[in-house]
Amino acid sequence: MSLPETFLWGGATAANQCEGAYQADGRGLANVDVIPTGEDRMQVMLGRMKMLEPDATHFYPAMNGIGMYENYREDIALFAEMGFKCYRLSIAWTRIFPNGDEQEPNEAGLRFYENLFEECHKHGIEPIVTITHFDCPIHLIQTYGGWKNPKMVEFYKNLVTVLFTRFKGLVKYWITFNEINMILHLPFMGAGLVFEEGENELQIKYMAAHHELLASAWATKIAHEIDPENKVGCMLAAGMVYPYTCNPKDVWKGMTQDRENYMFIDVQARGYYPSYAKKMFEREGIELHLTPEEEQILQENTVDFISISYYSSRCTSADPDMQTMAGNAFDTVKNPYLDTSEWGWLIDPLGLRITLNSLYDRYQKPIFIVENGLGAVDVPDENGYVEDDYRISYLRDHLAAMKDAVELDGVELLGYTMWGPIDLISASTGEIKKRYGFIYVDQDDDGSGSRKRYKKKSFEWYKKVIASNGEDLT
Ligand code: BGP
Repeated sequence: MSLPETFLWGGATAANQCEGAYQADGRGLANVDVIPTGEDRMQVMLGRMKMLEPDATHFYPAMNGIGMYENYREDIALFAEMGFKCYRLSIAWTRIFPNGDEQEPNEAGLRFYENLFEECHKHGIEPIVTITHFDCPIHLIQTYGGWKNPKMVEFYKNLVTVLFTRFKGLVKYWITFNEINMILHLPFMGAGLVFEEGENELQIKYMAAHHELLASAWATKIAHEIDPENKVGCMLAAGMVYPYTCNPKDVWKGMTQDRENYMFIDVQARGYYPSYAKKMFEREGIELHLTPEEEQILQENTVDFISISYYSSRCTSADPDMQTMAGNAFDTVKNPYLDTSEWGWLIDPLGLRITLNSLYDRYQKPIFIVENGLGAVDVPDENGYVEDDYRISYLRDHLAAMKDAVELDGVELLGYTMWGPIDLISASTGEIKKRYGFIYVDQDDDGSGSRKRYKKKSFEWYKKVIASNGEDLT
């Protein structure tokens, strides 16, 4: 038996990609609500096109999600039917603090999550809660500039204090920021950053990242103080960068790109900025103005576990003429040994084992795979049934590689939550056509459809995987 009996099998979603009901029960507006579909999407996500309120000419898919705000009981019951031991979800900050800077929380928002967590426990499902999955209240962006501003740390402390206090006993596993390194790649989506003409983007991104790292350390401290049972994790959009050849220049470039991502986890897991980052800041003229108090907070409040999303490895070359393609927000050179998904993401199961080993070697802390999956076009038959053998095959190969990492390499792994167990809105494209789920949702990219849920072939397959604790992957 390769996986421990306590292994947490489940699935992962994010509030803005499935809840919808963006104005219900006093919820405020967030950056994620005003990211449209279509050709402006990328410029908005990059923070280069300012969109701080919806307009009539765009479609905003997060506003309605897949209607999970109303349907969560039925959806959780389906997760339970698959045997989920845990369910990773995120809190919409604007349900708790509609503007972000209030003193008193919105009771209706708290009650919604309380009911949801209780529903999970009713089914023996452990909630794994991401505090911030890309969302930031619009009011905080308009008034303070989002994470550019150190005041954000105080607002975040207020938020987490309310969450840890209210949900004590209901939630034990917390993740501070989803894919914290995404701030470098999609800064408006990741942290509500909008750039003005002539601003130094790099300085702003690292300053904002520093504020998030401080907020994360504070959250860890407060979580442990409120309940010593709490386990707090960081979260990395992971995937090793391979050198395209053994030319040392390619190898060096791969190492440099890996460090760009590792830097965040180095701070959260070791408690200080690594020397290569400090040197890079000096070279680039980046000033973080780190105070001794800040250094201490980072040092004394490292995370309990490291969580990751893994969709693929990446590949790089020092040759400037080498063509790159888009992966999960990270450009990569096409790896000739790997296939790609319908959205052009590389598929590399062994890369998961390589990535897990590299992270475990580096940090020696338990790891949690909190996202992994395949976005694909599904074509249901007249009964709504999808034979998604391609999805089963992707997941099977990745789970086999994951088991090797545990069984053959000794990586300490807490669990695996497959991304998007129910079809939801894609973060990168805003489509629902890019489906990940074990459960099909009858909805189109323009939001139309009955929203009825149907079990796909992979539903029964995953149920069997969980029941056998990963022994039966056939
Ligand atoms: C990660 C995000 C998720 C999720 C996933 C799949 O970057 O944390 O929110 O969406 O990627 O990406 P996409 O939805 O773009 O296919």
